[in-house]
Order: sequence, then C-alpha cells, then structure tokens
Amino acid sequence: MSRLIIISNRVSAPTSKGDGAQGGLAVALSAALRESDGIWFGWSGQETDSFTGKVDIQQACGVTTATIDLEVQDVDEYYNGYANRTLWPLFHYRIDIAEFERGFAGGYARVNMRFADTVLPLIETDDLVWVNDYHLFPLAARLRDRGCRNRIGFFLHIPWPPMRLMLSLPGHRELVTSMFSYDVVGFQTQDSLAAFLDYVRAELGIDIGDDGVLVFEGHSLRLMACPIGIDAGDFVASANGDVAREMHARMIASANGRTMIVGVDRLDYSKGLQERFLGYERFLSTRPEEEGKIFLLQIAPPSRGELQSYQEIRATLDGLSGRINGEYADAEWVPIRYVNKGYRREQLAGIYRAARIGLVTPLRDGMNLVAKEYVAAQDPDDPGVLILSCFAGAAEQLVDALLVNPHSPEEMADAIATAKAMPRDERIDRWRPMMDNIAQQDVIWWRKTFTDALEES
Ligand code: ADQ
Repeated sequence: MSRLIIISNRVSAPTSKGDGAQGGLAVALSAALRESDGIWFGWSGQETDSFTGKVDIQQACGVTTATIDLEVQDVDEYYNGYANRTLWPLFHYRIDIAEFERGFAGGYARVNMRFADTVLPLIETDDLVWVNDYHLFPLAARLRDRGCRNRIGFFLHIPWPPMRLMLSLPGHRELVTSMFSYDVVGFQTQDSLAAFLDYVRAELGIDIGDDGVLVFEGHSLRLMACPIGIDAGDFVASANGDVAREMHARMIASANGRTMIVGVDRLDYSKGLQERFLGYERFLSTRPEEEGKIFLLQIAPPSRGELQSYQEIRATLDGLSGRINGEYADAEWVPIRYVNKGYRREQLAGIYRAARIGLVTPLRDGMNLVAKEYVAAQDPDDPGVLILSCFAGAAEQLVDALLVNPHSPEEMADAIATAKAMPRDERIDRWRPMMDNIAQQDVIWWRKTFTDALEES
C-alpha cells in the first residue's frame, strides 16, 4: 500500500478511541493513515496576522498531522467567503443567498496556492494524495504547477449542482477544468456524477468513455460515485454500550409513554429545519387526537455562527419553535424540545434508539450520516422508522425509509402518521435491508473503494 497524504480544510486530530469526540470519518481516515504511515494536512483553525507558511507536525495516536495557520484575511475570503458564502449555498441549490465577490474568489485561489506550497515538501514520490471537499477544488492544479506528478484524488462531500446552477458561478469553467488535474474524482451519488457529466458535455464538449474516463486537453480523469458510510461496527457497539444504555433509559423515562421523534443536524439552512418544524406542525394541526402523545426532540448545535445567513436561520427557528410550543403546549407537554448543543456519539446512539421515528429531512445533502447513524442505533427486534428526504444523498441507498419531499408539509405529516402507526413486522422488514447496506458500505468500504481506484489510476 502506498503512503497516503490526506488533505482537507481542517484536520481532525485523533484522540484516544472511545471518547466519542471524534466522528466516523476521522476514525476511518485515521485508521488508513496509521496503516499507511501517512500524513493528514490542513488548516489548524488558528489565525495569524501574516502568513508564515510554517507547518506544525504532530504525532497523536499513531497518526501524523501537519497543519498551517492562516491569515485573518485568508479566513475571511477563503473560508467564510468563497467556501461558505459562495460554494456551499450554490452547491446546495441556494443561489438566492450565494454571494459572488471577486475578493472571495481571490482569497480562495491564494489559500489553495498556500496549501500547495506548504504541503508539497511533505509529498514523496510514490505517495497517494487524497484531497477532500469543496474548499480545495483547484489544489491538484496548483500542485501540478509546482511539478507534483503523484496520483491525486478528490472527493466531494456535498452535492454537485445541476448545470444551470453551476453556470451562475463566475469562473465556473476555470474551476471545472482545474479538476482535470486529478486522476480520480469521487461523488457521493450517481445524481451528482450525472450533473457533473451534464456540465462537461455541454460546456467542454466531451463525454465519458466506456472505461469511465473523461479526457480533456490530454488529461484523463476517472469519475466515480462512492457513497460515504459510517463506522457501522463501532456505532452498533456504541449503541449497546453503557453510556448509550443509560441515555436511552433516561430518554424513555422522560418521554413518559409518548412517541419520540428525533432530529439531529448542524444548524444549517440546507438541513430543512424550518420545513421540518412546519411539517410537524401540520401533523399536529390535522390530527388533534395526537396532541400530548408525541414530541419532537430536535438537536441542532449552531455552526458557522459568524455568517449572517446562519444567524437568520437560528432566529427563524427560535421563533418557530416558540410559536408552535406556545400554540400547542400544555402544563405537562411541549410538542418540540429544541436543543442547541452537541452530544457525545455514545449519548446520541442512546437518543436515536429511544426515538420511534428518525426525522431526517434536508432540502439538499451530499449524503447525511445522521440517517445512517439512526438506523445503526436501532434495536433489531424493535426498530424505529426512518423518515428521509428524497434530496439527501443517503436516499439512493436507504430506499426502504419512508421517503418524503421535505418541501411538502402534508407529505411530512402523513409520513409521521404512517411511521407512528407502523406495525413491528413492517418496521423490521424496512430496517433490515437498510442496516445491511449500512454495515456493508461502511466508512472503511468507502475509503478503500476510493483509494483502490486511485491506486489503480
Ligand atoms: P454535515 O453537513 O456535517 O457533513 P452529516 O453527514 O449529517 O452532515 O454529518 C454530521 C455529523 O455530525 C454526524 O456524524 C452527526 O452525528 C454529528 N452531529 C450532528 N449534530 C450533532 C450533535 N448535536 N452532537 C453531536 N454530534 C452531532 C458533510 C455533508 C454531508 C456528508 C458529510 C460526510 O454536508 O452531506 O454526509 O459531510 O461526507
């Protein structure tokens, strides 16, 4: 196995296993880095007055991390700007809030050069280089400019937008053609891959060969759909561990015989939280006999709070949850428990298991790991029901969920009613194939499928 150099915007430094602070992605990538004696490179999260290019190399739990600090202006233009105010909204179909500022694009180009300059000396001849996510689209091109001839792969964690949306990005052609400096580009879904192909057919006039390879100006690029999974074995073990059991028992006690619905999302407009609250409100308003018999626990830790669009979604949800609770609550019951904090993975596993219904209704999502975690945490003899947005990448795999259009409050209300009334046999029949998929196409499968393709390229 070649040595692996993983590059992403942020580096999730490994912690001792089992403390629940690390996500499945970090666990899986750390395992690969340990096996291959590799390096994880990225931004430290720290800001400096002026860029020094100093690389801080650390060893933790058998993994080598290499990080750089960025200038305040870099963070404003590249991270808060182009990544989170231009690409993130546009790639989640929110052209209405995407901001197209030349300063952002300039900062993005500059930081990608800074990444290339600082990571290049760490790369050895036979290393595989794996770049992750939308912060770093042009990185391979900048590495090639500097003479790097290694195999370089790219994985996009968010959706690839439809061609007509992509055309609204100033400099779209430059961004896409820079991707031909990669050897392999991986998407979460067939849908994203097809949207990318639509673009290159229409704008670059090229098409994919029978071998799955695109050729543009002498560069060959292999495309693949390679859905990310969770660390299923570890998550199932977490759900059966002491911390999860205790959390489960506390949730069951506090539910007091009521049906619990759970939602767990970063507080982000792509997650459809407002629409979810409205769908749940529709359920309550059309089924008065359910009042007092059900509640929604929505866990939503704030993210990117310095950006205005995130402050607005937070204020909207505060208002909406307050209004719905004000209208329906009584002395012994509130319909929505709205919690803005994070939980450890083991605690989440216990909470998922206590919920008869998992409500995962993003308006757009590359994959959505919460849907998979909810399924993996269930009791095989008495599983809950997953209600899943048809616009989450996970819907390509989890076809036995109750799939809904998250924009339709009626569909969501009907799905809640169906899930609540679903007999145990049907719940098991739906859960089993989803669990089999999650166990088989887990995060280790994802990492191996991608790196094997890169190694063969
Ligand atoms: P995210 O948009 O962050 O990821 P998601 O896939 O749902 O979305 O992953 C969120 C992770 O954070 C889950 O593991 C979840 O358990 C955890 N989490 C959320 N709320 C939490 C809380 N309150 N406490 C503790 N943990 C919490 C991006 C893309 C997704 C894609 C992933 C991985 O937007 O589409 O699935 O990357 O590729």
